[in-house]
Amino acid sequence: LTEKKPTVVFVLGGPGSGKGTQCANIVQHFGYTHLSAGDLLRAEISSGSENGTMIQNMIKEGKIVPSEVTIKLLQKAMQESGNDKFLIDGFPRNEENRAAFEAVTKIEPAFVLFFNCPEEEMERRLLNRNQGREDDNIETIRKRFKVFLESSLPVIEYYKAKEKVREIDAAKPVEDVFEDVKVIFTPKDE
Ligand code: UP5
Ligand code: MG
Repeated sequence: LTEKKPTVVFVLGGPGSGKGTQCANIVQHFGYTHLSAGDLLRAEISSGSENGTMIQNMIKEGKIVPSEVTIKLLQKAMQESGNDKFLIDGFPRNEENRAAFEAVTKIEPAFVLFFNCPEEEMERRLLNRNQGREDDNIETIRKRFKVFLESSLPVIEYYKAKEKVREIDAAKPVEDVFEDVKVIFTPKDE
């Protein structure tokens, strides 16, 4: 007997590219459960867990939290959801995240949704967000962009080589971006 593996879509893109916004839309239309790795890490800080201070310091510096911490939170959220279709938003952020997730869960993504957006537009969005995120200040935003270019883009390249990347122009208005997203999630006739 083999247990059916869950369907996972990795939702990637730079800081402020609209991952969270579009995931909320996808959930409404396509029955996925949205798991934002960043939201799970921020919840871990708020819960007063023993890792909280370490996570908080790393987020403030725009650094990538050790895989084992993030993967444990993702696995727990997947189990608790009762669903078998997941949007994993903002993870994997580096090669080590990617390899560790695959080794631990034995899950490969169905595909990778990549929100491509110019840095100036992402910066504008983050500076206007006003939701009290400790990493939405210009110093941390610059660090986040640097980590994205150096560590996260190579993950997208890895999946491009496997023809798993579905790239979206994320610089357009929210509704227009979602029109393009819908096409990707809508099953095609043969
Ligand atoms: N907005 C959205 N779409 C728009 C559009 N089309 N036009 C105009 N405005 C648009 O959107 C950002 C803002 O832009 C919002 O105000 C929105 O209304 C507007 P959002 O949907 O929130 O973008 P998103 O891509 O989700 O931006 P976010 O800031 O969440 O991305 P990050 O990747 O930077 O943040 P995340 O929460 O994933 O990670 C934060 C930190 O946690 C990381 O830097 C890292 O330190 C840590 N982390 C890890 O260590 N490991 C992980 O696996 C994950 C995170
Ligand atoms: Mg987000």
